[in-house]
Amino acid sequence: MSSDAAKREAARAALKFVEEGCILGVGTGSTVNHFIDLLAAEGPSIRAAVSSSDASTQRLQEHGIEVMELNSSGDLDLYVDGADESNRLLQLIKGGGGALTREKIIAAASRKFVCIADRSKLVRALGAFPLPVEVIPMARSYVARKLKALGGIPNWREGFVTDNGNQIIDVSGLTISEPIKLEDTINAIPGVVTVGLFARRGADVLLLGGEDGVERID
Ligand code: ABF
Repeated sequence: MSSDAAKREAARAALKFVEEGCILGVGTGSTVNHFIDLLAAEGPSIRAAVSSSDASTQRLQEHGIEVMELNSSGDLDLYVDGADESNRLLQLIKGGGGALTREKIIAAASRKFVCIADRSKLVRALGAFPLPVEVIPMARSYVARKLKALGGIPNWREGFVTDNGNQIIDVSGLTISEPIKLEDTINAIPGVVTVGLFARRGADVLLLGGEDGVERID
């Protein structure tokens, strides 16, 4: 089974968590794109979606699904989103798609976070995927120096601007043995908007598509 087909099966499995008439939190990325398409085609009808990116907003609206601001919706029952890596504790690395800030906000505002991915995203230890860090542009070099001091190899995602007008540093070479501690440490660096470690608030359910169907971890 191709990675894309596995992502689609994980996305399809997430439809079972969607309540008719709900206001649904929707993430970003290729797996979520499958989820949006399947939700429109065969999922329950929802009142509206709260979107984590301009890209997901556009896709939702193209399907005629209303998009609502989090300021209007209040807390949500369900958030569905992808990830770049997950460990068995459902602690995640996210942000490969550059939407980590709004993703983290909506995940925090949601009672249940269902993460959808193909099996390749399940790892023993986080960190093979470079850790995205969203930064205020004027602080980019300062934050890069602080990340280097933590043992990372910072790489500016040149030419990329987030939906919030900020920049992203991708950090490789980090040994992420204590995800929550590292999340708190990087969060405390002045100039950091969001770190793509979803460890303090990880996923509640992980749906992994693969050759032998969809595995649920929770
Ligand atoms: C998004 O899902 C991002 O946080 C993450 O980078 C992406 C995973 O991408 P894909 O679903 O395309 O593998 O939420």
